[in-house]
Amino acid sequence: MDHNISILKKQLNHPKRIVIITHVKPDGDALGTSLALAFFLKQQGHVVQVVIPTEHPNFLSWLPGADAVINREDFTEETLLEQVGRIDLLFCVDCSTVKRLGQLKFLVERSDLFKVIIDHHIEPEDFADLLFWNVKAAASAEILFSLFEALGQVDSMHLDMATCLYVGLITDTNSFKNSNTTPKTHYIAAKLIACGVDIVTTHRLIYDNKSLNRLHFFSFAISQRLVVLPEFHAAYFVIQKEDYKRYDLQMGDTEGLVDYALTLRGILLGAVLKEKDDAIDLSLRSVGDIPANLIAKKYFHGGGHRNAAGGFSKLSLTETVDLFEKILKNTELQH
Ligand SMILES: [Mn+2]
Repeated sequence: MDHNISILKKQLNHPKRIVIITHVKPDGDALGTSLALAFFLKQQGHVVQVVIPTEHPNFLSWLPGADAVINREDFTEETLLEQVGRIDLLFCVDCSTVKRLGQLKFLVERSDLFKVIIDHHIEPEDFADLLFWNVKAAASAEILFSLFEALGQVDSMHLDMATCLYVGLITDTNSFKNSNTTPKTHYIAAKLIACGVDIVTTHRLIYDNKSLNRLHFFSFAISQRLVVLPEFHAAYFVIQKEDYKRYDLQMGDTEGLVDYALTLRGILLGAVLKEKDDAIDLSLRSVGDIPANLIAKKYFHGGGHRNAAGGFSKLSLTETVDLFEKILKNTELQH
């Protein structure tokens, strides 16, 4: 770590043009950590642009700095490079696999850029010049905070930076409830709150910001679209295309639904299968040792963390449901 810090310090010791990228479907940690890093680098005199490969959910739009983020989907490769201009340094945040960068992968494939990864996902790929990686960190926000500490920057952290990091922590730990939460997570949260983070407003903006329509959708999904398999300690939702239309669902509107499966007594694996135009998307949540990430990786071209993972299937909706149930029967969830 110390050696890496000195290399990073050297890279940042004069003003550079820096691009920060993250994974497809950026979540609170991906976006929050990217924005906190952007604030820090700007403070240091660098020119910084955050670029996301696909849109972030609406409930993150209020994050400080989010309005300056650009979305790869609004550009061609050429117009994106025109917009960004010369790049000296590339940060890859909350993502260490090329595939997860979607249409931004051409940037990490460029050999002329110095690349830095900040991530906590398993099995990072070897494409960066500098790797700040810790699989035990609850969020990439934790790793960035440790970096700020090592650089002696915690005291100069302003409220916007602290808020962005705090959002990374709460979204990746499900408000400090998931097993990835450690004393260090709470230590960092304490430091961020000491910086002035308004925890009540932040929680309300992230979790209690639903439209009535979205609440109606949740109610419908729980009553009509939930399948409970007590014998496998599993419960899953199947959201059909027509449901999206019926409830006018926007990006991020199904976020949090999967957690309702795990509120059931005895349920240790929850899933949401979403019928999209070109694939069936899958979100998985688990409790304890059940490896959601391995199920996502082996059967659904995805991955993630042990208790929170995602992927997709190119089969039909019915076939995907069949496959999912078959996996449940083969996986030893019986405790
Ligand atoms: Mn993360």
